[in-house]
Amino acid sequence: MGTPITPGPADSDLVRAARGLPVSRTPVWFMRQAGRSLPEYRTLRAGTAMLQACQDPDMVTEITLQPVRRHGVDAAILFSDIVLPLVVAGVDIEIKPGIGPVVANPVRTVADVDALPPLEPDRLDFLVTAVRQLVAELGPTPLIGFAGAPFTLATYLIEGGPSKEHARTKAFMYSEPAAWQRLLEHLAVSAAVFLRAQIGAGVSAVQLFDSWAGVLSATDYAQRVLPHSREVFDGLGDTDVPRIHFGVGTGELLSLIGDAGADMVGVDWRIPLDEAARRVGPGFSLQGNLDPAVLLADRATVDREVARVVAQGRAARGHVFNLGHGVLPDTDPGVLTHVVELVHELGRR
Ligand code: 1CP
Repeated sequence: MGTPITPGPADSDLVRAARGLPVSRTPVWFMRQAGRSLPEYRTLRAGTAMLQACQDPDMVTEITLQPVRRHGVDAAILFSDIVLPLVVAGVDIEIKPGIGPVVANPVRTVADVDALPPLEPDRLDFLVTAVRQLVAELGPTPLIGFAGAPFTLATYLIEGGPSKEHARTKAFMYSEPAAWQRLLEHLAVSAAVFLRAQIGAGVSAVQLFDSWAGVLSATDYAQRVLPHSREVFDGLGDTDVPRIHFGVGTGELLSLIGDAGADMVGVDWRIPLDEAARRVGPGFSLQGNLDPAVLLADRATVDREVARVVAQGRAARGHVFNLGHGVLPDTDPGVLTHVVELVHELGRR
């Protein structure tokens, strides 16, 4: 008798759905499943600054595992932040509780762009250690690595912190086109270095977060942003892990987004997945797209909306159930566990 072959993360439903291969049931995970709604996260993080926690391999490992243990999701997402590669390279950024990333010296001139330090791969040993520990602990459950896309990172560097309109960013994009291009190229190289370190250490998929790309017109996105997101994916060479590309409010950009080179496109809640499938075209799987606010509503609404998303997801060549954006901090963790069970039941093939 031969030894039974244990399926590994490369055969998981998440990886298979991202590639458009048949799955046993619709896989599900939640953006920001670590570190938002879990009391065990708050206990562990107490007294440690966010960016400190992100660089402590044992803390990263434990926080990343918490939602997998609690909810039985089909993937873990590395506990980190999109600004971490900048911080590791030496840019003065702090994550302020209740605010988000705050940049000490925002990028306002060509000289500021040229002064940005490069990300040296040998500064990422803590990340490699964390990913290796996680891969060993997770067994067949895939670990998703991630990076911030050049545009979304540029918004923090230029605005100096979180913003709604990203007006300064757009003004810089229009009035300093050469500096804009150098800035986005710099950020694309740093994102690729960050992702390659994660892939080399064993993550099973990567997600590029272009959270704020939806503030752009399709023309500006196509000409001034998309080429740099493509540079990130191109920078991964022939590494063989599925690539996920996500942004909020990207309904009008969906036909372009696939051109950057992902296998799966993340969609927010503003358009139904069957319509999103039509817009991205046949070569892509979809991830999404329950409105995170629905999880704060009554149980009947949750159940109805989960069923709708699972059903509409069947229009795509592959579907990974997720929220349309991150878990809201007030979400009852019990509801998340319930959603996982429901998706698994309704998503059986
Ligand atoms: O599940 C997880 O929480 C995984 C880890 C993770 C991820 C994937 C964190 C931890 N951040 C991110 C990505 C991230 N960070 C994005 C892209 C995803 C998204 O759109 O939600 C963005 C835009 C950020 C930037 C950021 N970092 C913000 C948003 C601010 C804004 O512009 O409105 C905030 C609040 C942070 C801090 C942060 N990152 C992560 C955590 C747990 C926190 C809170 C820090 C704390 O508790 O002190």
